[in-house]
Amino acid sequence: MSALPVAGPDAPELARLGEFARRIRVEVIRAVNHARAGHIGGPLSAADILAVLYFHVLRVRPEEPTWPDRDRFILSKGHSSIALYAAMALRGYFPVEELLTFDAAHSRLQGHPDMTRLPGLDMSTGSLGMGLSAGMGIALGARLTGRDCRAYVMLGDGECQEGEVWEAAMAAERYGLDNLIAIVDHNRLQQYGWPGDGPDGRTPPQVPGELAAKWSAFGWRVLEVDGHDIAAVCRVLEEACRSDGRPVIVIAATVKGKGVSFMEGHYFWHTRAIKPEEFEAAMAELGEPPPEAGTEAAPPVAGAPR
Ligand SMILES: Cc1ncc(C[n+]2csc(CCOP(=O)(O)OP(=O)(O)O)c2C)c(N)n1
Ligand SMILES: [Mg+2]
Repeated sequence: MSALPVAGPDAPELARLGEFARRIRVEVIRAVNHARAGHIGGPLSAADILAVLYFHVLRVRPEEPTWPDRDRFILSKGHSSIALYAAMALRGYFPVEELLTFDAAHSRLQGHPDMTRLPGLDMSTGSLGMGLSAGMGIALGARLTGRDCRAYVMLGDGECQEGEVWEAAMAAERYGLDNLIAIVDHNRLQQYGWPGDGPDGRTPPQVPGELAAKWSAFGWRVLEVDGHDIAAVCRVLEEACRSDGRPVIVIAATVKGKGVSFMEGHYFWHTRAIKPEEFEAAMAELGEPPPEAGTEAAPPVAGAPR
């Protein structure tokens, strides 16, 4: 990686980030359970990285979401929106209680991120493959206008099968956009996959080493990390900010459904409704006490556009 040592966070900071990652997972389960459907596996695999981004890395002002010099974050794997919403709520963009409006018709928190509804979103996503192109444009725009900000984009590993990802990869390399940092949530599962010898008996989206070789061949600087080792994620993102004239890809090895034992590594937890006994078991595993009777109702959507 780098010749220079990257110190990483101290113990209190690590504990703080770990608690935010746990809270993101709790809010994901709570909101999807309340909505009676939604994506689960991908949001859980991304939770540690999102905690590090929103509480350690991104230079943002939740109270001023259009601050021109902010770092941008694009969740290109937009189906994992509830994890992003949880991170944003915990960071102070909107009340945590609003998470229970997830996926409701008039909510700002749609099943896929809608930047026309929710301040703080830098791109609407959900159609896989498009987010990196937007991130590339933002990074190029920042350079042209002399802004000292970075564009971060999170991709799914299944999403990396989309052709537009590689069109953006070629252009970003061509322009030497070292203010563009992409992260692949490499959980080795997509929605279904074919029967094979990967997690849950499914063929993974890529063979081992394929992503690193491809991004490297496209001229990107490749960094690899355990996407659930919060200290390592902090260090690798610090390292990613040391520019060398190339865009950076962080390939994060993750587990789909991470944090809830019976969801980990199972493709069928990509998206589904949670049964009551599964909800209780998941919350217990995440160290969250059972909700008191009557507290599960969705609150009014204060301030949300109708
Ligand atoms: C263009 C497009 N095709 C198909 C889908 C449906 N879809 C949603 S999520 C998903 C699987 C994504 O897998 P991956 O990128 O690995 O995400 P993760 O494992 O992190 O959930 C698919 C096929 C979509 N949203 N967009
Ligand atoms: Mg995946």
